[in-house]
Amino acid sequence: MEKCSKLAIASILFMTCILCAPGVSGDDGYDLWLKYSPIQDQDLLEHYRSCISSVMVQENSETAELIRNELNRAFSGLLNISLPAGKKGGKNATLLIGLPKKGSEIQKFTDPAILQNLGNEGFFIQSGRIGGRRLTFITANQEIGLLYGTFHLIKLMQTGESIDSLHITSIPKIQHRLLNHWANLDGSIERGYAGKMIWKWDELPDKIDPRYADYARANASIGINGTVLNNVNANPEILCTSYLKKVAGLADIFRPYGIRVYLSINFSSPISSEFSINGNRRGGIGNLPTSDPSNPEVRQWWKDKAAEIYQYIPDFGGFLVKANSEGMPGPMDYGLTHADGANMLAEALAPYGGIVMWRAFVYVPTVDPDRAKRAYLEFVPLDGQFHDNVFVQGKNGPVDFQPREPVQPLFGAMPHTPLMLELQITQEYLGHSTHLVYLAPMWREYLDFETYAGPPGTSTLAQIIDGSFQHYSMTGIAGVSNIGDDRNWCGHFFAQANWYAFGRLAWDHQAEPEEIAEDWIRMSLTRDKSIIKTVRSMMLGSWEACVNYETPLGLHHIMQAGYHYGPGPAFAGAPREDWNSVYYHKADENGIGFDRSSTGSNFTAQYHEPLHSQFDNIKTCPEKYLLWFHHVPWDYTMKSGRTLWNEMCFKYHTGVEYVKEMRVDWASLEGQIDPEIFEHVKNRLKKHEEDAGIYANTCVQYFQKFSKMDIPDL
Ligand code: BDP
Repeated sequence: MEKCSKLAIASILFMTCILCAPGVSGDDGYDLWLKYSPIQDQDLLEHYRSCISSVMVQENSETAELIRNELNRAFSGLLNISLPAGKKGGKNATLLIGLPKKGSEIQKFTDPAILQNLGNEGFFIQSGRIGGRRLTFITANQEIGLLYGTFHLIKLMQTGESIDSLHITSIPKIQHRLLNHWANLDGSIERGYAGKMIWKWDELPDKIDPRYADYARANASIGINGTVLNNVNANPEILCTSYLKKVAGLADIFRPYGIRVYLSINFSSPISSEFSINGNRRGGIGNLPTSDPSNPEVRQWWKDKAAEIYQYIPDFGGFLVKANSEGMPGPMDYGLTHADGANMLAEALAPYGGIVMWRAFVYVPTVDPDRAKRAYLEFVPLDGQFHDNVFVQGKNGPVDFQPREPVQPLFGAMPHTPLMLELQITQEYLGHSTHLVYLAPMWREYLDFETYAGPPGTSTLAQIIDGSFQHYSMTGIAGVSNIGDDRNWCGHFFAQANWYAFGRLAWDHQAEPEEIAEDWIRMSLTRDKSIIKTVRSMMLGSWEACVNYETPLGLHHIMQAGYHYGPGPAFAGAPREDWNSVYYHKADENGIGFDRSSTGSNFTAQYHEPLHSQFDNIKTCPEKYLLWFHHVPWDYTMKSGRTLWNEMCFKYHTGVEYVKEMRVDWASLEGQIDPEIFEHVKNRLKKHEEDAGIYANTCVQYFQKFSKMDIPDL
């Protein structure tokens, strides 16, 4: 007996030691930026508690229930108080949330002009002495706006803002704000670096993993309102009845969070014969001999399929389509155009309000020898030919999601076709989930890119995709997601910041990367000012550093083949010329870089003036794009006074040095932040530094064979 209890005590002690050991117990990152960790600052606590002492959420719906739960979580976590939200009455409530119903207090307090501008998703928050009492209220035209407003108010508390005299109107600048999941039906994720996909297709729809709701909640907190569930290299089976029922199971969970589901479809779905997806032979799911859009039976097949989809998912969003790209089937297989293919699908979805997102990521070699030119050449002539419910979705750059590219010139060249922007959150070319690279500065560089399609100041990429320049009837932005079933969702703790930043920029493309980073750090890591400063500065320069150690001065596409991690400047063995690194850097004894000026491929002519001339002239071409547009002699004098060769070596070196500094900065935080997050990031940074060094050294040594110049002392 005695022996037993001694043993029990010993094992309890042992377990306690394990749980308390540094680096063992801690934050596993699952709660993302919605941690609601207790506010320590007593003045702030007092401030929030005095502003909000009773809560009323007036609506009675699933979304209203989510709002109540969220507030409960936030108040108990942040303020350590229990404030269950009431449903009725509200005369004494100090936080009032509801629609501006006729005769309601909220209607009385809200200027109708504000409501008119809010649209379906915007919200209005006001606080102060209102109606003779201290009050904070949140209103919107639709319940989803109330949920967004609630998350906003909670964010103010998470980030230490005062909340006693608010007057906030927030309206998303872009309508469709989607995540694209390149998730396969077997659970694997193309270009995913955080485990398998969270959808458990074999369990759905009978078993609903609680993670689906956590996913939706995180997205709603940053205003994401759509999700494409499956890979653009789509398996036709996703449209089988059994899968549609599974999709409906997810849609039911996501609906109260304001998130619609969309599917990537395979253009050859209607055919019964065998065809190939990425080299794997498999069949379609239909019973037709063709998927030719000019065939009435094919058109009917899509109409029937759409009818079936909407029977299961009445608010289904629509289709994302990769066609005639990288081996995927499409209308060109039948001598037809992208518009013909897109319109057939648009016709099938139109009766239900669905949309088609037709991707412009195409690069058929016969179109032009320069891959960068091909999407423009294929799509611009089709401008105006697409149905109203079709987006053409273009990647930010003309080649792929490279560490840095100039903007895809298609943007600004299709005034009569709504163009949707596709960004990549998953770090396919930016060090996977091993490298700490904060992407918001990169996205802002693209969004702020002045295309000069109109007078200066009117046609940045952001102004094109938000419709303010060409008055598009619909507007959209998509981010290729970086999430998987890793406990911390994104593999690297810091990759969560990219998911977060994408949502923030999709809502407001003018949000500042610095502010977004600071908010994210406060919500996810710490509220300590000096730590925030250190971490924020690590994040802000991390993308430029990555560009420098991977592809400085406009170099691109020189990564390891297939895997896309690590350097592969010598690679020349691909089945297609434009998959080879040597095709892009063109290093030889005379110099390096792809001549896309008027003396070369003349890609520069796809840009509006004055960009066309600026990029065309080696003297005026911004150095960050120099080797993208020009083949430059090794001894060319750069703005710094260095030769091109020395400048390249300098950039590679600077990139690696930055990573070293990040490691030192992070090490200085030991003991001041959560031990589990600390260890996790510390380990990733070690590998990051090693691999950044490999990138830089491999490239410098390889290019030196051509430059035949000494590596400078740096
Ligand atoms: C490339 C990726 C490939 C994707 C393709 C796409 O390497 O996995 O399928 O883009 O966007 O960058 O379709």
